[in-house]
Amino acid sequence: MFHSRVLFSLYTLLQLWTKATGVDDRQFPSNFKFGVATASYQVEGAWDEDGKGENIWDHLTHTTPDLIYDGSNGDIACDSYHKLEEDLALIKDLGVDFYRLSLSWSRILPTGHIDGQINEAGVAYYEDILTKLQENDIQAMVTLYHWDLPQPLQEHMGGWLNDTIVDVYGNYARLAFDLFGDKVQYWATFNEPHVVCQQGYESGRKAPAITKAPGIDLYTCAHMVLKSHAKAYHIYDSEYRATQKGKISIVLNTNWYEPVSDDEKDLEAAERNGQFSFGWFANPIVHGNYPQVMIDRIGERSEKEGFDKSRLPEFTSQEIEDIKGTYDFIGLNHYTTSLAEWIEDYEIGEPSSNKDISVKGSLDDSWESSASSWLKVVPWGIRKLTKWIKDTYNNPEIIITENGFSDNGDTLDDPRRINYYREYLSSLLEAIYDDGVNVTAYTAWSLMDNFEWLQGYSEKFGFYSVNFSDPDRPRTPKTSVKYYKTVLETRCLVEECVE
Ligand code: PNW
Repeated sequence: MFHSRVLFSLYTLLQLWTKATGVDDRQFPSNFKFGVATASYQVEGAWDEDGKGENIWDHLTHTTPDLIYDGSNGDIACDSYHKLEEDLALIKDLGVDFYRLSLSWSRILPTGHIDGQINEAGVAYYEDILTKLQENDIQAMVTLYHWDLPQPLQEHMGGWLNDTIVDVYGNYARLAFDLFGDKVQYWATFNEPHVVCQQGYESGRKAPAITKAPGIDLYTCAHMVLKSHAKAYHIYDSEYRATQKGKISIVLNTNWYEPVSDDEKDLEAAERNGQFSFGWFANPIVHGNYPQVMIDRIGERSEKEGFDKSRLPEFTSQEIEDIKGTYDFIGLNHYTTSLAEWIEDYEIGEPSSNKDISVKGSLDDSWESSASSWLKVVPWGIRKLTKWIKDTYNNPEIIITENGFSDNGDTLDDPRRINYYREYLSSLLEAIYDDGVNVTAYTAWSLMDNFEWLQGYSEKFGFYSVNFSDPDRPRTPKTSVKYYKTVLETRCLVEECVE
């Protein structure tokens, strides 16, 4: 009795102490996995080598370099296409359980179509990476589409706006499962469809940077992406799962939307924000259709705007059935939090998705910043978000597929990155142990500094620094490498974890 009391109060003291230092002292579950990520266009380079076809990012960066902060492009990037051994050494050195990479569609199918030529050199490149990962006991998480659509599919078909892309994508997915599936443990059909459609077809901040039909094209795009996702899921499920035994899902990005006040209206606005961003894709996949709040609001506004049907396309009941349940886990890219405030609905006029949402977003000045204007350090957001996902989407298995911090790369010493990882991982431990959220794996973005889309090479997310002015693109570890290695070795964020 006495003993257990003393022990109990010692334990309480320890808990209080770690509360004070703010870092959780519990160990990650023994089967929890850690990984690190990259994406094809951001690291590979070799944009027109060995038979690779042009994709929409090659096209955008070459035709409108002014859109890119430093006028740069991914022609060479980190030159990973030629540096497989070197990259592998970095991945091994970190001690990760898995590596998340994406396939460049046009490196495998230069025209995008299965009945065009299969590019053997491109296939060999991925074959080589995946074989070497396997030989080193590192699992592979492979994204089929991280934004680099073959240019011919854009030019001749209108990309994600054309219904025929569903089968074209399905054929590409089948080929990938066929070629690589025996070496892949996790498949992601799409990276961040929200970004693909909202930025690709409305704001113009990502390729193909089409802005001509705001409030319309992005919803069409998402519709095609969801159908394509379901197509690939079912191909894997019926033709490959039994033999290849991997898992397959989609990777969705979202901020945590924190209400600016606890006023009923602000709570509603924050929830709506989440439904329009994450729910747009998660709701069809988990519950079978778009969130009711999207159906209602877009429907209503469309009618007032004089459309004869909603700008939000409708799924047939067959499609709803096909899309529902197409996930083995939820892939979550999460970096930051923003505030959501209720405002009066926008007046009816030219359509836009922002008007459909009608929420005022902002950032809190007190939050620590990064080199990316949108990225503030708000560690508690990841806990609230994963809890919200648990409650809203039937407690799914969640894999954090990206999380990370940008700086401008002035020094190799990067304490602010270390701090970001420590704080976010600590908050994740609370989600796991205190909220019972089923998070099974965590992926840091990114292995090395790389082409950060419209920001070019100016915002750096890597564990390894890359010298982009040296033709050899040498990689050098930052201080955060040591930190992440220790976390991976000990599965713990403090000196010594409680058992
Ligand atoms: C991710 N947001 O995109 C991408 O998957 C990566 O390719 C990219 O390099 C990385 O984040 C860093 O930017 C994001 O609006 C797109 O919060 C949008 C957001 C976050 C990440």
